[in-house]
Amino acid sequence: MAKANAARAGSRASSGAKRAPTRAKSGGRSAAKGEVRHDPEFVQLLTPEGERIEHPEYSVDFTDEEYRGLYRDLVIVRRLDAEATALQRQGELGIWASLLGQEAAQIGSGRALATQDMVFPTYREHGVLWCRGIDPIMPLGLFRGVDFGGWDSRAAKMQMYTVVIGAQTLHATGYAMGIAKDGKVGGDDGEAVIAYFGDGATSEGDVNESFVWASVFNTPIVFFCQNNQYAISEPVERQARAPIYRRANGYGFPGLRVDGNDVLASYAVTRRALDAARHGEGPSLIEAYTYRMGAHTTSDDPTRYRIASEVEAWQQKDPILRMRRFLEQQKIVDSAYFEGLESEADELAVDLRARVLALPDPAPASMFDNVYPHGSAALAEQREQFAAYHAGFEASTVEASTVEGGDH
Ligand SMILES: Cc1ncc(C[n+]2csc(CCOP(=O)(O)OP(=O)(O)O)c2C)c(N)n1
Ligand SMILES: [Mg+2]
Repeated sequence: MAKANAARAGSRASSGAKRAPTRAKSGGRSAAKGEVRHDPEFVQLLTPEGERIEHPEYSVDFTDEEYRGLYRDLVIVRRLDAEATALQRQGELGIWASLLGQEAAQIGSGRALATQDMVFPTYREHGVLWCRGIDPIMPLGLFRGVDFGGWDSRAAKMQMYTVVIGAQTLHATGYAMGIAKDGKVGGDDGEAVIAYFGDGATSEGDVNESFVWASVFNTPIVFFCQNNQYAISEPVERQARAPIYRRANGYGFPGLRVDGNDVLASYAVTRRALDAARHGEGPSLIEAYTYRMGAHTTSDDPTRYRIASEVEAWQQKDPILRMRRFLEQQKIVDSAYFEGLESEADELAVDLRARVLALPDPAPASMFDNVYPHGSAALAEQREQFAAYHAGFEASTVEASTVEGGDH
């Protein structure tokens, strides 16, 4: 996974040719349904047309290599995600929650993480998982139902996927309070925590309680809300009558809205917020304004509750398309680069598919493994009962085949 980390190098520390933004950002932007106009707190560094623009507070220099690295990440995670959706359609996964449309929010924020930072994800953060260098097969094992996610969350600095909406924000806040108490905050090498959640999750008590605790304990955490406009079929207007990022003010910490389809802006704002957290400046809320271009999960049919023209309007703001336009306009890459990258992504997807199909079915009793680090008497008893129950089935199968003669 070393290549996946190619874009990790902090932009400020990097060397190489830098490209100056072409013009200053005025704050206005093309309007689509639900999009806020003339909002100075909407951070954007790359327009849907691929124009690199300036923001007074969030200007970041990227080298050509970093631009290419970010683009590569976007393309690969979209390709792997499409493969996972196809695997589900072919009956090889129980369910899949696609990240389609949210690649920039995830890659931008994921690449802004320092090695020592801890991630608390939902069930959709496959792009962040890629940035953490975790084998992309890990969530597929979970959604195939053969393991519980499986990666070493302490080594990878990314916790397990959480399906209980909003619950991980409490875990993240508690963890962040812990690292502060452990004295791991307060310098360039300080640790920070990032908690991912969706627009729908902002209606959960857990998220609001997290905000209170994070605020009053000045906790080193970044709340990263991907506002993909829907909580399954519920549009964001039914969760929030005011922009989500403004809620932070009421809790006493900063909040901002970033163009979540802009990988550069997502990187810049997350980097800044994480750095503030690791230096002891407390929590912040980032609302990454984006769009879920696919279904909520493979169990969902979005044509039942949203119209095609809305999806088409957001396709114009596709996070990968704008980066491609930028790379082409700036002549940072040639056509061979795009072809090579496409082949690389295809190869990774073919490899992923083969490995998913080869995943062994677990022994039923293995679900008792790894529950507690040192086991528990109650769990050991349950394991024995479970084993005896299963042994009963095996015995009756043997008996049945003996009765039938066993020669069919
Ligand atoms: C506590 C809880 N309530 C309800 C659900 C069912 N549920 C699964 S996903 C979802 C919507 C979440 O929407 P959002 O937070 O916007 O995240 P997104 O799926 O859009 O990324 C709901 C209600 C759940 N998993 N957990
Ligand atoms: Mg949502």
